[in-house]
Amino acid sequence: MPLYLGLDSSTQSLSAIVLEADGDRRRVAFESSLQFDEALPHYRTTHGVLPSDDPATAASPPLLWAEALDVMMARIGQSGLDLSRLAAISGSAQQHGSVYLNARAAPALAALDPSRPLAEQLGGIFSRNVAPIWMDSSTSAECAEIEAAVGGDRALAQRTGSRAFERFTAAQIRKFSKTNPAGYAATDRIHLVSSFLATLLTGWHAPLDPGDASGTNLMDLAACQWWPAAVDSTAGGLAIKLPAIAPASAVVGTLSDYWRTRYRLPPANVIAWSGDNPCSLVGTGLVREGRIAVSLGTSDTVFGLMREPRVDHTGTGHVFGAPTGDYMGLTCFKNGSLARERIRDAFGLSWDSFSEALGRTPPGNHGRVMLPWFEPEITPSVLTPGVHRYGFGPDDADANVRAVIEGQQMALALHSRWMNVTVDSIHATGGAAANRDILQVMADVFGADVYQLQVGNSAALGAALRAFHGGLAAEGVAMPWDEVVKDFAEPLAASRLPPDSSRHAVYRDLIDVYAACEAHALGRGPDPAARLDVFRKSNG
Ligand code: XUL
Repeated sequence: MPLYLGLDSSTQSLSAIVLEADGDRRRVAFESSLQFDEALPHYRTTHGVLPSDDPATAASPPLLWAEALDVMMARIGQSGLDLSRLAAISGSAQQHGSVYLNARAAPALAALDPSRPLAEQLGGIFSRNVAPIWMDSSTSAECAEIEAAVGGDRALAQRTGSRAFERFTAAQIRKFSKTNPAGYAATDRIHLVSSFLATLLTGWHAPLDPGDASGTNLMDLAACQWWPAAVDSTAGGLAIKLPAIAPASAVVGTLSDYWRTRYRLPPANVIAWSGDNPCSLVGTGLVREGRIAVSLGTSDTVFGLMREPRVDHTGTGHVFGAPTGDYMGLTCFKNGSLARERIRDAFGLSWDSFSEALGRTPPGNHGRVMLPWFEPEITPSVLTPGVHRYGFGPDDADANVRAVIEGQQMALALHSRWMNVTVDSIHATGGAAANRDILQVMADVFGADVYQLQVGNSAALGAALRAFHGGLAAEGVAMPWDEVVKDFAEPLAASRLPPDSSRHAVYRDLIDVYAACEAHALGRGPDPAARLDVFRKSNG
């Protein structure tokens, strides 16, 4: 039976899933994960990110991702699987991050010595040693400049799927070209994390897929081509530095001689890599419209498939290309798992005692509301971090635990309204989706059934399923997406968490009060004290 490998290079870790699939006989044959900070401490990252005095900047060393890939391929090589059956590989990566390569990269990649570790052969290929990542929020000036040059935020959103966002690649490239013109001039190719890792596997500059390219603010969403107006407004001479864009199921090369010799692997097809959210769309089985997924990971995201690109004119969300050739709507929050961990650690809790604390307070938390902006927030846009608490202080453990979970779920529900989807069921994924107490709050806030999935890492699973789909397509077999995801990405019926109607009624009231607190914290609305009082009186 053929094997299909999916890799996921996320903010904090690299994971791999190998699927064995032949017709209806399918199983996960191998799964492995490595945490960057622990496995590769010499890069001195914290949660995968380089330390910085400025909370607005966030970067990671691209060499770390390359070395992690080498370590993971070694693990796969030693897995005991019959790897001569490896038919195709695809991958998922954190979105928006950019990797700057000089003209030495192409010859260096073509001449890698399989007897030597990868990272020690890549030292000279970068025109910038760090890669700005999706957590960076330091480019507001560049966002304004790009929007002005293309005719405004609506024009940019209409064409590329998003208004200008600080973390998107265009603003990051513009900032680099302004602050380090020599470094920019020495840059021959700018990859996203996804196409950089695909490039390492194939040994030549691999194209991007439309899903990840739509996280740059540079791609014409309808044409799946770079949009010249945005490219020219971003930085001089950028067009020739960008990779090609290929369909998500395209074969972008075969595994290079380096990997084949080093780990005795076959010349497997490499299918275009994509972003973690487009891959998760497949890995959560959302290949049809009408359902949404919520991913509770380093970032919290809410997303769903769209047949037509309905762009968000409130400026909150994004429309990306989907691996199925359709589109996906997405809203992203930066204060995800790290905010949950901040509260857990502040009170010295385990995840079990965190759940117990959640159980000691009622839905609505007696009208205590938190905006958990420990870090600068993406949705809504908050550039100066700060946690806002309404009706309680930082010392009450039980109140803080419920407030962080309810605050995050309220924000997910409020800021996904633009997608205009009637949500009756949610597929939950990401690390915190293992916690059923958190998922019950999600079910009650959204008033929807919440399901867990059998494979927790939906991005790595989605990448493996994309390898399966693309590998078959390369052999002339066009398997419909429903069939591709069948068995692997289906929600577990037994995991269903139905909403409780009385709790949902509390949250229907609270969401408006939450929106008032958010407006106040952003300096755009009056003090919500009176509204909180009314809520407390009617909800205990
Ligand atoms: C999506 C986003 C994050 C990263 C995290 O727009 O910025 O979800 O993809 O890996």
